[in-house]
Parts: sequence; C-alpha cells; structure tokens
Amino acid sequence: RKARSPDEKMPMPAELSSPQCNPKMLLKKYLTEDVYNALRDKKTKSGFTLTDLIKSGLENLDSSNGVYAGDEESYSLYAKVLDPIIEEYHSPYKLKDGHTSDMNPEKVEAPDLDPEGRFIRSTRIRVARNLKGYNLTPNMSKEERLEIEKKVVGVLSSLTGDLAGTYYPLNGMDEQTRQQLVNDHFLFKKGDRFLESAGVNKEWPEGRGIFHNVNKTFLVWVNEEDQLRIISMEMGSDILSVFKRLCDAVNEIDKQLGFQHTHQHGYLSSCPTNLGTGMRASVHVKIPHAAEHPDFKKICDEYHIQPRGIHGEHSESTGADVGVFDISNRRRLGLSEVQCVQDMYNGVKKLLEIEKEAL
Ligand code: ADP
Ligand code: CIR
Repeated sequence: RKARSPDEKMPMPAELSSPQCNPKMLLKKYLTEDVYNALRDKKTKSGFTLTDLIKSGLENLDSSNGVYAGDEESYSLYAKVLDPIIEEYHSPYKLKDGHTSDMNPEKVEAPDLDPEGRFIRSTRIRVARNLKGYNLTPNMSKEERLEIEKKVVGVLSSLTGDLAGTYYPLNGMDEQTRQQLVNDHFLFKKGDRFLESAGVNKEWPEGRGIFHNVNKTFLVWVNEEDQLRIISMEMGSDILSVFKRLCDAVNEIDKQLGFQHTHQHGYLSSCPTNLGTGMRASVHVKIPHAAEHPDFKKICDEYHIQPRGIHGEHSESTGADVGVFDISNRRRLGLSEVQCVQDMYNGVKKLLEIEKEAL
C-alpha cells in the first residue's frame, strides 16, 4: 500500500457528523478539518495520540466536551483543539492571562444560607490533583497506578487530628460496602462510560480506593478520573467549615506530594473541565419550584453554576429526591478557589430567593 503523504487530507471522523452527535459537543465544534489534519499524526513522548485524546467523544456522542488528556504534554501538543475547548468551558478566561490560586477561606463572603436546614441537605467541595512526573489516568500503566497508590496512601496515613483516617482499597472491598458508600455519596461509581472509553477504567479495580476519616468529612479518592480527588463534605449548609477543612487538607498533602501545575492551566487534570483550581463546590438543595422556573437554565448560566442530579454527574434525582439538585460552580480555571466557592454561594442564594418566593 502506498504510504500516505503528510499533506494528504484525511477524512474527518464520521462520528462527529452523525445525526446522533450532540451539536454542542465542544470537540465537534473545534476539531475542524485543518486542526484534525495538523494533529492526526502526533504522539506525546509517553505515546498518547489524537485518537486517544478524542476516543471518549467519538464513542459517547452525547458528550459535552469529548476529550481527555493522557499526560501533561497533551495540553501543549494538542493545543490547537484543546485551547478553544478550555477557553469556551472556562469563559471568559484566556490561557495567555495565566491562572492564580487563592485558598484563603477568610475571603469568602458566605453567611449561612439555610440556618434552619429547610433547603440545603449537605455541602461538599472537592479538588482534582495529579502527581508530577506521572501520566494522567487515561495513559497510566498498571505499574504507575500501583506506585501512585502506594505513594499517596503513605502520605495520607501520616495525617493527624481531624484528617487522620484509613485507606480502603477497592480491590477486595465487599460489594455491599462499596454500594453503600456510593449510595451515601462518598464513593465514585464504577463503569462510567465516558471514562471507560478514555481508558481510565483499565484493570479495574486495581490501584483504586478511598481514604476517609472516621466521620467521613474528609475523603480522598485514589486513581479514579484523576489520581487524587481531595474532598471535604458534611451535612448542612456550613460552606466555610467545609472550605476550611479542604484548605487544611490540600495544604498538608501538597507539602508532601508535588502536583502537576502550569501557569496557564493551573492544576492539571485528565478532563479539561477540571483544570485550574480543579474545584467543584456543591450543595444538595431542595429547589423544586426554582428548578421549574422558565429562566432556570438562564439563571444558572448567568451565575456560572451547574445543576446535576444528586447521584453525581449524568444522574437524575428520583423518588423522595425529586426536586433536590446538586448545584455547583461551573468554571474552575482563571478564577481563584475563593471565587469558585463564591460562585456556588451566589448562585445558590439566588435560587433560594426564587424558591422562597414561590412557596
Ligand atoms: P465530582 O464532584 O467528583 O466531579 P460527581 O458529580 O460524580 O463527581 O459526584 C460525586 C459524588 O459526590 C456523588 O455521589 C454525589 O452525589 C456526591 N456529591 C456531590 N455533591 C454533594 C453534596 N453537596 N452533598 C453530598 N454529596 C455530594
Ligand atoms: C463529557 O464530555 O460530557 C464527559 N467527558 C464529561 C465531561 C465533564 N463534565 C462536565 O462538563 N460537567
């Protein structure tokens, strides 16, 4: 067979022009024919190709983004397609501006939104982190995954006080315990099809697990979508208490493990939506009326918040939970951690005003 010349135009992946393809998928929007042809033969030093980068989107046509990075180099080598995706998701941030962190909980203005506990069930803040010198989860070998697990668990085991806890590997965990942790909102679910296509679920469950303190107010997911998801959560609406605990934990862990970070992208993550702060601050809040408001979506956009079902991304709230939503900040890059929490707070405050008016 004749070798193909580098100038020869290749047909675009047909999936992206299928009628089933989400017309708003950012990969569909920004993988133009020119970009595709400029990137199609590239490979990072660790062997991550354009095909690997876009596989999740092509196999899940309902994706909103459709891409996962395999290593730090993916963000520079595939910048032609990733930069516009990043800038649209985290709008109005421009990568040339650079990202700055601010983890000072005292700067958040957040008087308790629901002191009587009528609307807000629980509050959670998590950040995504990945260790310097390793591939991101879509391109990680089994050996790398086990090495990271060992390193991270070593550091977590040294934590003291409120952060002291135990690591529970997924491998060997009985099914009932695992399912209960998922149902109670503490543990990631298994078999996410977006992550499956991205190669993140390889050799499941080896090398994955959860660390938590006795009260399950401080938790760390190991080797799920990112190497670490550091989580602070509690029942009720005390956002400042949750944020303070998170800041303490992240500072402690950061001292002992170096995280992948660049000036333009902030903390690196496998999914471009999690770049920057890596932070998602959320409440589970009962807002059946506000959610039916004709401008609900518009208000969410205006306040930079994102609604999810209460069993996490791509879930719907059912049964006794109808009307309860997970409301979180949507942008994570180009604004500080303080501002992420403030975005969530301001948005929830607005939704609660609408809810109370309708009661
Ligand atoms: P992530 O927040 O890590 O991106 P998900 O949206 O999948 O991922 O949520 C992970 C888990 O965290 C789910 O079980 C979800 O119900 C739980 N969760 C998220 N926010 C809250 C909250 N405010 N209170 C209780 N559980 C929460
Ligand atoms: C998608 O593209 O829809 C999935 N890969 C998940 C994207 C991350 N989540 C999000 O934007 N809320």
